Amino acid sequence: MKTRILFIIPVLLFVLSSCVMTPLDGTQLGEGDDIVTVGTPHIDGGCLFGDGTDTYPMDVVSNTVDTSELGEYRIDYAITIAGVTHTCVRIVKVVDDVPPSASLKPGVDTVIVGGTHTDAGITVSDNHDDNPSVDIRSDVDTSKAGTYEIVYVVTDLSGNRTVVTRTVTVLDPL
Ligand SMILES: [Ca+2]
Repeated sequence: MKTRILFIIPVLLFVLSSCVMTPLDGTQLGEGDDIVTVGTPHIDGGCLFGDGTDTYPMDVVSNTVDTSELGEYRIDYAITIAGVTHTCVRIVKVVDDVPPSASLKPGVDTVIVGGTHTDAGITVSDNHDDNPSVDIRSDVDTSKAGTYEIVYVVTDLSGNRTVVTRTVTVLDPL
């Protein structure tokens, strides 16, 4: 039993010592969201300064982040220790990475050969772009019976894309 305890203690000490972090010497950005979706809150991970012995959270001296607008922003941190000021910078990008929403408007999508198909279109919206572009590709041919597609490709200003498809059936008359 005594032998086992004597064996466990060094193992425990080894495990504990490997968990102790090296004291921070210099500045280190904390983990945070440096890429933020426009319109959502930004979480600032802060910045730490260590003098090799102690670690201190740095003060935010300037924060230009505006999550309502796309762009690149910066946060400046500083701390003065023993008369020396240390600084740290974080760059934050606000992006639109959310694709537009698109849904088919209800319409009459079954027609008789020789009839007219009227595309009811789609409804679109986006988290940031008020007017996403809509590219419509249609192979509908009402002169021939068959199943056709109208493909709507909706793209916002940041290039996020959503595709919806309408199926149109052209029937032979009975
Ligand atoms: Ca978007």
